[in-house]
Amino acid sequence: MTALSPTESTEALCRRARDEFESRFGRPATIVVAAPGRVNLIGEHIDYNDGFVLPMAIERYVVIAADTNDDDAVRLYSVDLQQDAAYQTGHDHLPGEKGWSKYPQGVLAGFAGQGIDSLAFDAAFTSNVPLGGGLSSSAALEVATATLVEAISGKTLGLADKALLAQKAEHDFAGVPCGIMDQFSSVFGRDGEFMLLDCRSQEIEAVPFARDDVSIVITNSNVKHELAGGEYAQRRQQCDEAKQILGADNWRDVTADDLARCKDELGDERFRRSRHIIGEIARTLETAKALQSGDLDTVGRLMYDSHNSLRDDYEVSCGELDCLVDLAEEIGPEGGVYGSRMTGGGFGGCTVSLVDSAKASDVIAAMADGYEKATGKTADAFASRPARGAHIVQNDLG
Ligand code: GAF
Repeated sequence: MTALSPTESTEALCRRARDEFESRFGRPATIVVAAPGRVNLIGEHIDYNDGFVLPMAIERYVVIAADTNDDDAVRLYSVDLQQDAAYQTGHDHLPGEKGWSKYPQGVLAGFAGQGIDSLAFDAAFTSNVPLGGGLSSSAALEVATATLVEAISGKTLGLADKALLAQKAEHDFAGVPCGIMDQFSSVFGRDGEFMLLDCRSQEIEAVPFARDDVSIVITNSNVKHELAGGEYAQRRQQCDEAKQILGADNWRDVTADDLARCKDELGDERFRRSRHIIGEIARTLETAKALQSGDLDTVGRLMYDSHNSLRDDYEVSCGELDCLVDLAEEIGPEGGVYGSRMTGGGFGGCTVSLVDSAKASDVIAAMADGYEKATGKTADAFASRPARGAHIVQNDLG
């Protein structure tokens, strides 16, 4: 990792999906849709705790090339995994299946619940969102499928409803009780903007970030995270228990004094989880303000504070992520790094860093070297601007 990995253009990704569709199904695709992954700048593990989050969609997409068929069949093909899944039209999609097709199936089940249950189509899926990297590859797959079904069925959901349908697919079919951040990011992403998402009201405030002098660098520790592993659900449960002990209706009303008063009853772990939540809600709002006023030193400090809280209080980091963040902090603003932290669910995956664009190559080379020396592992890095959310790329259906 001595340079940023280039990102395959979305045009090239669409071309690959179209070519693969044609060679698999023997005719050209008539519909192409794309939905992005996301990176979260700050506001971690608080989308399900009444918080605010500050993500952006990234220039990495799931693309589906498709066409309707006259065979009363739904045929799905994963180009990247070279795996098929096929169903009769009207098939009752139920949770329980393993593998990639559970995500589109969850979405098809959601549409069936709204009476859209007579779809017949063939589809080829491909993606350049790293799998298991904490960049919402599964949300991108769900949202891309929902966008495809909208195009085929002619039933366009409201944007929030589409994101919620995709979230329900993740809950029911992947078994991850996630919040709304990932699916909202994939649906609502806009070029050149972070989104300050109020996870309680579901309102979004745009936070413009269209700077060439500062790069958003995503560094993959190449430690795979697995949210269905139980830790994520356990954190959610601990937070719900803590809220009950605190007698709070929502986390935004909880103060440090409340925590101190209930410290014994909460016990050590729930106390620390709670401390993360109220700290992270405040940090996220402060970061959005600092970003708006161009105060990157403050943004950077808040990113490190967030990471430390996720490491020590919420306990969702891992040695490799800590190593990457420590290396970034050692380089510091003079070496070109404003701030860095783990991003996404944790237990592996990626860090996000704000880096002076002119120094990005040196920063990445130094981090690569340090990471390999410390862990014996290699890391990959790429930069992304805030990107456009899910969209129809082509629709030649009548
Ligand atoms: C995962 C979840 F899917 C999100 O909802 C969010 O909770 C995130 O972890 C942590 O902030 O990506």
